[in-house]
Amino acid sequence: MITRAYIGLGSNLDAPVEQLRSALQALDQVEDTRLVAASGLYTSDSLSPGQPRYTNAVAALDTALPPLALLDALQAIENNQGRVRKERWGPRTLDLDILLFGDQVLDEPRLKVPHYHMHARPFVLYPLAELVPADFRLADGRALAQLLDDCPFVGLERL
Ligand code: A4P
Ligand code: MG
Repeated sequence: MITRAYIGLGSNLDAPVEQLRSALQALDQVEDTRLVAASGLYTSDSLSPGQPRYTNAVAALDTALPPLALLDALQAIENNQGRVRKERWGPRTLDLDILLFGDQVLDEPRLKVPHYHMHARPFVLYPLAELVPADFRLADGRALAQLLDDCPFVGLERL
């Protein structure tokens, strides 16, 4: 079975645009997985004060992997690109989050989908909106158009 998954990409260290470009290539190389589309790149201030600005994007994947195997693959890509986990929310060369995995709602210790903060983050919602139809709904039923209405395009710059 093939599932359409949406991945949030973020970087605020070591040439973020290059980090996202190589991450997109790496996503296309994941076993049993194909990169279907990628949004433009967006920059915005970090939610954590005092950190470098972030570059973010969203990718659409078709994958035959189950969700936890996809998470393993994403974490391997993060590690390959030199991510060091020191503090939660610390600056990072690469953060890959599973935003959506088909119409599944998952609440497991390692994996919560839809991603817990995506509904309120302009740097997730606006790139996602480039990749989906206008009437798109998250797996939990929330309409993307409504989330966008509630989340103004403020502080975002599309590269
Ligand atoms: N995990 C649970 N659900 C998921 C999921 N859906 N996708 C678990 C990926 N991982 C998931 O993640 C910690 C653990 O979450 C993982 O081991 C996994 O099992 P992490 O990536 O190691 O830690 P983190 O990224 O520091 O935490 P978190 O909560 O993912 O941080 P956020 O929410 O990603 O925030 N400002 C701007 N402008 N742009 C940004 O991208 N990002 C952050 C980090 C702060 N400010 C930002 C941005
Ligand atoms: Mg993360």
